[in-house]
Amino acid sequence: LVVRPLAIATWDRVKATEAAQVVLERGGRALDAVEAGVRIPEADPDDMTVGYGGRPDRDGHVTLDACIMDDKGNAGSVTFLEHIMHPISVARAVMEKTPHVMLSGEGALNFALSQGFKKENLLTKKAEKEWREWLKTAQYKPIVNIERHDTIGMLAIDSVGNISGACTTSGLAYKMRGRVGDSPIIGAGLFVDNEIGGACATGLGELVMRTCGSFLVVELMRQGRTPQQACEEAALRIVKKQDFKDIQVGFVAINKKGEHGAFSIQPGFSYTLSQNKKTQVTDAKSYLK
Ligand code: SD4
Repeated sequence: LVVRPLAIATWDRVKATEAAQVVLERGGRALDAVEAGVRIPEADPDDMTVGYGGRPDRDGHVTLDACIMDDKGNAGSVTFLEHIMHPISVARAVMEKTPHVMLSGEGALNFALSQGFKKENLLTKKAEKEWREWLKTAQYKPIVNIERHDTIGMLAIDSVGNISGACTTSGLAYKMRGRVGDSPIIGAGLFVDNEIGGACATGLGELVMRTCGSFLVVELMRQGRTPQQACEEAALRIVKKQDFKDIQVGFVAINKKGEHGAFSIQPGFSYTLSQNKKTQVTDAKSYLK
């Protein structure tokens, strides 16, 4: 079985999957591809859900979560990280240069600085202005499908068939200080098992964490489900347990054969696939229509 290299990401993320595809097309590792891919929205001030330009917590601090997994089952993660534009690369450094999987907060920041990452202000004027507006009512209500570009989870298969994944986010806008979502949690926001496939999640992280969402999707594929069936079943698991009218969770998955799937609770979730020099954004199927 020969699978053409591919990169797939949550939401409308053309530049990110294309950046990953450049790495894959020149024979690079899936790990390098997903890192290069998600660094695009991390550095984009107009992307208000990831990295620089992300919406702050309710106290006005941009705090970032990210994780990465390679084809050997290695993982690295940072949570509650401030002032660093590329949390995914810090997560990779945690994976490759420390005996640990996850570093958090001040410890993660100090580690990043020791690795040569620069301390920067990540709160843009635009995000600050919105936050100050929000403070007038200070009502906390995560909005479904915020502007249709949200947390980025990315999965890739390289030319030798290895799978890796990355996930990075500024988390829910106006969250409590210290809140960590699913995105940096191995098995929740992202899971990769190179024998089977990979999955990533977006949406209300609390629900993804409670169901070990991405791990569940990969385990369902292990039991024989297609990526599409596995994403649907994982979403149903969430729907069965609570009132889901105002919440969004979306999954994207790939398997070893290069098949992909995506599914969400609410309509409005999309994913981006780059393969064979083509990039396509597709609306995912959803539980509610
Ligand atoms: C979180 N899952 O922090 C992230 C946010 C997100 O679509 O994905 N929004 O809960």
